[in-house]
Amino acid sequence: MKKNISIIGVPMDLGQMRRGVDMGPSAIRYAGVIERLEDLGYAIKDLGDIKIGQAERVHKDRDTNLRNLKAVVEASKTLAAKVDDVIEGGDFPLIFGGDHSIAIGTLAGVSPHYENLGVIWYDAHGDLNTADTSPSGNIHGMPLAVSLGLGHEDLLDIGHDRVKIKPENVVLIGARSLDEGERELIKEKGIKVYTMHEIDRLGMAKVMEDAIDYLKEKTDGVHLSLDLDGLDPSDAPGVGTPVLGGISYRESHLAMEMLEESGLVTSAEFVEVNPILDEKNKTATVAVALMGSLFGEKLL
Ligand code: 5AB
Ligand code: MN
Ligand code: MN
Ligand code: MN
Repeated sequence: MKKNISIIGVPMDLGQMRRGVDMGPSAIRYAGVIERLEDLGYAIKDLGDIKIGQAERVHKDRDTNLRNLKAVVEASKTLAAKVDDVIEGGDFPLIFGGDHSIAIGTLAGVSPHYENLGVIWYDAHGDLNTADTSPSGNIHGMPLAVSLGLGHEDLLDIGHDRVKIKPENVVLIGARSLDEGERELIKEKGIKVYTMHEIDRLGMAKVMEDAIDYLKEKTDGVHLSLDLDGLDPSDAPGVGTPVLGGISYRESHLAMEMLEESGLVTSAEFVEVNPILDEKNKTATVAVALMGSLFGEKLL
């Protein structure tokens, strides 16, 4: 993984209803990410933040239950094109959110570069809702479904192909809050899920070993989509949809180290950091520490 890294910030807060997550990219930069990765010997290009449109003001006019669909589609297209350029140029794309709806654009940009892209979805949630199953209408609860080719037409139309990833190439880690429709989809598609139960029972080392073995067999690239709410709120309080009983900081650290050792990860995004809900930028600081491990930081 000793490539140069290109950073893209996506100050997106339109995929959910809590303001402040648009400041995630600044908070992550402020927590020292560039220096940290440079110290590991990478050349870093910070491509800055992409422009996000306005929140819709009139809800009653829309013909869908999805909030801010137009602005999310626009931003996703911009992001997809940027990510595509970064990969084309030979760099490792590292994306900072913003809410998790940005993964739609990230994966649209990444997937054309691989025959069999693997995805690690590190999250308390499944993000597998469609317009029909979503209890909220919030697009940040849908990006994994969209990437599998399920969801609103306008979201599927982003990028080259409607289907970005195959269900058998996806691994969820840290799940502990799933909606009914998401559970059905997981069963129907046979998606690999390590819930908190498996993490408790097997330990993070075994979970990561299995997940890595599973993906290594059949993928030619792996995207890590890390939602900070995958961690326990005591370690990552600055998130919009916290769920008790999550992955610890130490376990996450180990997971990142094991991914680094595997050499599997070819792109990554860190999302849902909300500095307004945070305690002294703790969540962004945790995100940066995890990036340190993912990119090969060692104590000795
Ligand atoms: B996140 C919920 N499933 O669809 C929904 O933070 C929550 O990107 C989604 O994982 C959480 O609204 C989305 C209830
Ligand atoms: Mn291309
Ligand atoms: Mn989540
Ligand atoms: Mn998420």
